[in-house]
Amino acid sequence: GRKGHRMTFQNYHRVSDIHGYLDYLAQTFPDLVSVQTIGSSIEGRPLKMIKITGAKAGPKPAFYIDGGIHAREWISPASVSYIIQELVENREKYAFADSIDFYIVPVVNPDGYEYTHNGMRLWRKNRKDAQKGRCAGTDLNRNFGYKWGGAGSSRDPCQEIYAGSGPFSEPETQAIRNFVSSLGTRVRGYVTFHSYGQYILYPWGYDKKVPPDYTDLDRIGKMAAKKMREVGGASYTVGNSASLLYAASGGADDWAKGGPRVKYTYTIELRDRGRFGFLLPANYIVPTGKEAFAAIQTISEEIAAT
Ligand code: ING
Ligand code: ZN
Repeated sequence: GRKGHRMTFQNYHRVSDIHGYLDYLAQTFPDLVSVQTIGSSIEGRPLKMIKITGAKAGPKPAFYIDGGIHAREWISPASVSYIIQELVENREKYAFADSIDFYIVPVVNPDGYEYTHNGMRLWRKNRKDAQKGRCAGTDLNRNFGYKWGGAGSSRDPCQEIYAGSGPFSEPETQAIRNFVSSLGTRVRGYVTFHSYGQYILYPWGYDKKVPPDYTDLDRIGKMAAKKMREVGGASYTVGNSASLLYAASGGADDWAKGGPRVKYTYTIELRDRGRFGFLLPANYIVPTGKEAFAAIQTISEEIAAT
């Protein structure tokens, strides 16, 4: 097309459109943006990561962001794509973007996401063992290797919260672990977007305990919630995931906090609170994307200042 990509924020898009947008940005802004494939899904789709470099010279803090761990949560890849658009195409508005390197994976589970576009709209997991005539799929947000297999996860492949055959048994979680680990101690932010419920959650998920620095996580989380409401209108509740929702072991945020010890680690549950649930109509993409970006801006400004 005339624009060089098919991405919009008026509709939900397939993986090829989202990845095509990343490639377009890398071609259009080569000094700022690059795209890297950090691994492959079970079915062989690329796991594409966009790096958006801060313009300042020298080593910078890193901020890792992802979406689409769960296939049916369509607002997540859409909102992460919106964040990417703001950071690249509107970056002159945001001073913080000069002093942070962003690493963003908009679709962690491309096989599951495509499957939800082919009839199984409410599929959650990846597509492990889909060809083998038994229960398919591992819950990628139970497959990370910190307190793997504990409360709120299952050893039964037929369950929605199946944790997989072992910690990091899936190529999608392996790719994230390997990539984030390769960034070393520069990673200061880790945000993974889900839906729904309108929550800003911090560790731990495996237990109602909180990490030693949870007062910082709570304070910045509440600042983010305030800004999100200002820009988009929705109210987000801030707290510890096991206390606000339910215990869930093997989540990405627990690994980020417990393994590489990333300071500002959150799971954000985007809109809505249950009226539409996973079937959020596309006219909510822009307001929800603005809220997601406001959260990233708040956390980034804290990272850039400290
Ligand atoms: N919710 C998350 C889930 O994986 C969660 C809740 C958050 C669990 C943080 C663990 C840690 O169940 C959705 N909607 O996926
Ligand atoms: Zn989810």
